[in-house]
Amino acid sequence: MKLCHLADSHLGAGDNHPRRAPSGLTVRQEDIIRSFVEAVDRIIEIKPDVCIHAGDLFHAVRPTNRIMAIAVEQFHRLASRHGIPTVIIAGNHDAPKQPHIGAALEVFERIDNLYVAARGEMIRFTLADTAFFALPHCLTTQSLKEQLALCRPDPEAAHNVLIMHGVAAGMPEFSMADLGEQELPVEVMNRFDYTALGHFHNYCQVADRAWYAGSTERLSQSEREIAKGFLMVGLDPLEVKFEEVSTRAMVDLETIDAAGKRGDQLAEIIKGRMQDVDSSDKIVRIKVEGVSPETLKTLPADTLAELKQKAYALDIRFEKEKDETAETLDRPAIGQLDKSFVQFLETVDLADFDRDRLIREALKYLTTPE
Ligand SMILES: [Mn+2]
Repeated sequence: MKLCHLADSHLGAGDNHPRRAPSGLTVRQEDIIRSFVEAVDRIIEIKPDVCIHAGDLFHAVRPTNRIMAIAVEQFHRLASRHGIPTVIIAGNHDAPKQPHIGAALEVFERIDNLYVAARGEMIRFTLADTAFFALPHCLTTQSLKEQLALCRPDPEAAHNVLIMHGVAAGMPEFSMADLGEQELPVEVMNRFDYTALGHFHNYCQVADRAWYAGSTERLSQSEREIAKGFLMVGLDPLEVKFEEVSTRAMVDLETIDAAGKRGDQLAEIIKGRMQDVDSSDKIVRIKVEGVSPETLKTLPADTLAELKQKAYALDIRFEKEKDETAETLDRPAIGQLDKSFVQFLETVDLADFDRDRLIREALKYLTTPE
């Protein structure tokens, strides 16, 4: 039995990129789609016995119609046109927070040769000699517990494969700091011949026979040094091999110290650094420390705008001068949490609440130091 295991394609992500392609999608959304399609192309060439997508196919609960159409086309190619049995589960990004909303993936249930687990319940099926247990994202910890209890390998099957999405329990390094991410006990994984995991974006082994496939493109700077792609898995004997797909380069430039510099001097330094890395086809991040109000005031806006125009993507972070009494501006964990909270609210029925006020109050709470 030969498997291909991929996950976390996050189709639709990148919609905040300022530049749009002729398709109407942003150029970054197109990158993320391109890497996913490249993975599908390669899997079709490899022609495994089964292909597994371990969750977060979509970046959001409600992907746009265009993104839906692209995803349907690719899974129709894989499963129906090329006859590769394909399994797909909902992850925390594409599972609804309320059952009546339903997952976008439910639409895929009509595709031939595609097995979809997106309704909060484990589905179990046998392909050739192997039993598959596909556990989608669950709405509550209680239902997760009940569903995990049903993940019992079939002693009659030659192999048992488990598919799940979430954080390997007790290993916080695999957390994505998302609200609602679920904890997956390693002892359940250890019962199976292979566990195909989704959620953590850098491919890696978690237990003796459990792996994260990683995402098919980079979704944040923390992934810049890790190759992206999918896993090829042989079950007899267990053999896992990483297959890389092409992605856009991400660069984190050395921090610039702005102390004692005027804005125009600072802009020239940033310009020089950008030329050194040839930023025209890269996602570049640069941090500037020790920025005084004067430096900020004398920053030439047109030079910065021009640099942003020339780069594929440029993220300049200005940090205030160190003030012993002030909190640092850099609060990465909160940065993730406030975004997830706003995204989470979009999925909740807030009929009786003032949504804007709730967001305002929550963000105040999340960003105010204790
Ligand atoms: Mn996830």
